[in-house]
Amino acid sequence: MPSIDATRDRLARVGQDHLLAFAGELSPAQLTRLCAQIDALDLERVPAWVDKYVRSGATRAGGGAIEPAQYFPVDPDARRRPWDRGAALGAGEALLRAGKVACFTVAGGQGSRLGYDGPKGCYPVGAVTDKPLFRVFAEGILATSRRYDAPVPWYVMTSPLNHDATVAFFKTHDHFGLPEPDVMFFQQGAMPSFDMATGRILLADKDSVATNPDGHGGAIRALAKSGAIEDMQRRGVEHVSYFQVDNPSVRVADPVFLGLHASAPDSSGEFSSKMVPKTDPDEKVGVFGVVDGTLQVVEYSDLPRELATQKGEDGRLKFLCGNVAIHAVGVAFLEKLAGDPDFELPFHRAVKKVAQVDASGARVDPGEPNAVKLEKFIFDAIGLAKSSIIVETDRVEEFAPVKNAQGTDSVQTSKALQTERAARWLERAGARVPRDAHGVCECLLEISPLTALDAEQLGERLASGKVNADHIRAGQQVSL
Ligand code: UD2
Repeated sequence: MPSIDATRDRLARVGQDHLLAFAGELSPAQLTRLCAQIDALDLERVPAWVDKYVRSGATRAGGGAIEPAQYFPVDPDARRRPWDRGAALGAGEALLRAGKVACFTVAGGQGSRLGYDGPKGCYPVGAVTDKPLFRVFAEGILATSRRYDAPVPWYVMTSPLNHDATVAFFKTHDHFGLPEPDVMFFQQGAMPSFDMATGRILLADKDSVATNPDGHGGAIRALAKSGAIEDMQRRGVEHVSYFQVDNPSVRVADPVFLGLHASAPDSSGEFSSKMVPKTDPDEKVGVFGVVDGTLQVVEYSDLPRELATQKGEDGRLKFLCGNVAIHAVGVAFLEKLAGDPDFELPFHRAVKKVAQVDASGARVDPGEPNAVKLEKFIFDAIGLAKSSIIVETDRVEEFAPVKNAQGTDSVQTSKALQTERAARWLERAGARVPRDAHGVCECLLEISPLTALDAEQLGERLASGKVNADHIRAGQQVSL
């Protein structure tokens, strides 16, 4: 551990020596903690970050003309771009049977919009059972592992904000039935928060720097640093099924998607994505677009309004491909990026309110945004892949995110979507589901991934009598 003088010198060289302004008031333990926090920061790069991202209001990287992205339509027989669903399914199932697939969840975010204090994955979301997000994913992984008779390891990225609480939650729940050695946790890095006006790093307290998780883009370095990539290689894992912690409807390790990702002629097997067609220009999802010839995700906040509202000849939005943050990523690609000393994803800046202690040592809770937080986004790696494909998925089938306490993308909307998907699966299998005059389900339904991973499997289970869904009545809550 460097001496306090060495830390002070490093800080002075980058114009951030105010971080030790209260050193004289701290106990030895507090000072050691503060110095350790400072030493872990990439201080030498701070001046360049401040110039590039804090002082400038830069938004979209590239800044060139955006064209809509091409995609595989959800209907493989669509005339526009037919594809062989059976071949994709076969290729994906072969990967799963050979144990070449792992799951990867990014769960390091702050979840502040949800107003929930714990890790977001602990949030109750099951339409009927209120089971937490982590259990929903675990059941999907367990069911997939049983179906293909092969391990499906699960890597969970946390952050310093929620690591201990996340690990404890899994322990308390016996890893939801998954073999403990097949669940790995690792922490992402942290970035300091900057004063918007001066570029000075903020002190959250006299003995601590204000920091934030470095974004899900921090995952690539963190996967390497934690040994997760090596672990994947040791297990023979070649592809990871990537998803966010907020979407209980995600089809984890979807064989059709993995098969296309690994074997479609125009895919390099490096980084593939699912999309849902945007219906509302104001929906808060990034869109896939080709910027200066390179495929990338343009965040909703960066897409100019006139482009967001433009329609194509078919009457649908021209920038249709909404990013649902479901990807398939090659392990060799992760290793290639992480092993390249020049590899660096760009930062994105967000202007936020961050509580701090000011130069006089007084605590300030700002009424207005005062700080810049910098984050990296995983999808900025798409442009680094040799070629990258996008596959359409159905919104009801696979996108029911829980982001807000109320309204759009809340637990209420998620439960309604989970119910609608369950109803569709049941109706496809011949069961009756009560609906009102507008077609809205008059009951709450939940199907555990352990009961069925898809409509076909539910049909088989109903036909064999293993699952019974007779006589579902209005007002009922049914969990299968
Ligand atoms: C994300 C996408 C958006 C769209 C939408 C779909 C970004 C920046 N935008 O918006 O394009 O696809 O999702 O649902 O991703 N996380 C970490 N570490 C961090 C920050 C976030 O693990 O430092 C995780 C977080 O726990 C969550 C996910 O990343 O699982 C998304 O984070 P978000 O809630 O900030 O992204 P959101 O919903 O604005």
